[in-house]
Amino acid sequence: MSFLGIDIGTTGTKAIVLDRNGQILGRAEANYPLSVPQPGWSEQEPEDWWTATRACMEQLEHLDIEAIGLAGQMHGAVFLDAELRVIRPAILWNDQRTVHEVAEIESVVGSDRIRALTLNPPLTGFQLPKLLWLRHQEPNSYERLRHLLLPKDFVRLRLTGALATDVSDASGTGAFDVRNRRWSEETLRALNLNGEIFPAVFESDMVTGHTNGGIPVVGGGGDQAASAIGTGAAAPGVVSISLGTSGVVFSAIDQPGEVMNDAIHMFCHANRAWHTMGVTLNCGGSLRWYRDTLRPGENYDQLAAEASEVVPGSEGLVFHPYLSGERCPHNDPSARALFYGASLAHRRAHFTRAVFEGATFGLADAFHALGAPATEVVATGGGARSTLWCQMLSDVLGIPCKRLVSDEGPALGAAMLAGVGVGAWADVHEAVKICVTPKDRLEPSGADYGPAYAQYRHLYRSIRDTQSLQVN
Ligand code: XUL
Repeated sequence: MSFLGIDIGTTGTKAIVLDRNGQILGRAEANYPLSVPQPGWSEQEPEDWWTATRACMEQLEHLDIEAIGLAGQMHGAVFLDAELRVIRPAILWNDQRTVHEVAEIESVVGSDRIRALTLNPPLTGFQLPKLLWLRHQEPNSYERLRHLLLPKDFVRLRLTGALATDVSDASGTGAFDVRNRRWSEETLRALNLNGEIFPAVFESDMVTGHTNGGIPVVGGGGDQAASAIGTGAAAPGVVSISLGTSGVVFSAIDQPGEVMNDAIHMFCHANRAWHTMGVTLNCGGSLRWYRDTLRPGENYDQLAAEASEVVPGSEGLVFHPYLSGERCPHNDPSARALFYGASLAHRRAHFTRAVFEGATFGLADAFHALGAPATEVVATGGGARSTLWCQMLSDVLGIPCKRLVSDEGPALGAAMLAGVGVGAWADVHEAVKICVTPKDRLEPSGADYGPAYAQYRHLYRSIRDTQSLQVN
């Protein structure tokens, strides 16, 4: 017996099949396009997600699936009419069109009240402002709207016929009462919205419906919560750090609202408790930009080898990674990248090392904004393959950095939640014990990044106002 985890990502869908012993029995992937109809917009066709899901399931159908779990890109808006037909392309998490609607939420619900009700600031990427945008900008579509879903839940609808979501993904809509794990009626009422368009909410390990063939489909989770289950960040004390295009620092917490500030997200976790999360926009993406722009033709291993020739701190050369503005901790779309402090002593390798260090300092900022009492971090994502980078992370944070044998991302967590949902494991903690295996652990080496990190932080404060003037 085995469990299918499906992750509806932004570039494609990834599916894995996991058995009761935590072994991966099969994998499948299928991609789809992303459309940018205007600068700052980001859309996809929900039917593409369903086509990709079916393609993945066909490749894995020889395996005996006992339950299915869904994970997916968060915050998106899928608009459906009374016949459950898609009204217009889905508006995704990285779409920035809703600046006015965020201001509307701040003023109509009230800045303090929306934070008290949802435990988060309203953000352009969240689902709620997208709904308001539809009401303002496409009134005919809004007129037809009867159901509003998150991306993975559209796939659930096609799989089971159920209109449902899970608490972790619902938390990223901006309309969810994260403390009480239910839709925020007060928020919806204040904005004169019909609460019936929102789906039923389940815990991530609860069965939400069945496929035609009778296979149970559990709630699953937003990609970050699901991924955290797959990396073992299911209990306080373990902080997972994803070194992807963006960087995500994630920590499980027992009670909501322990730490709250606009720099971090406070969401329901897939473990029936809560989590905090900081998302930096320029992690591995900075390194890719550096390689593509200044070092075309070279690979990341070459860059890491070169960076290791230089001492920690890059002898005073600082890189700010804010190539696409920053979300955490600064929430500053006008922030920009820079190299600072170059002298005749600096060679090409210093610039390479400074890029690694800048991305790491950005993660350290997010880590400190969370304020999690961590005894170690678990590094995941593409960047975790670099020993140099993980050692740097351990040194900058001053705690060990663990890596895992299998790094399957959100699909693994979704499959684990499916297993928990049908009783293969008692809860996510037991699933973690069986399915998450450490590969190695890098201890802090004693390298001193203190002065370089202090300078990195000081520099942002000193040039923030200049940068906001320059942005076009
Ligand atoms: C989480 C976030 C992304 C998206 C897409 O807050 O914005 O992780 O879920 O992957």
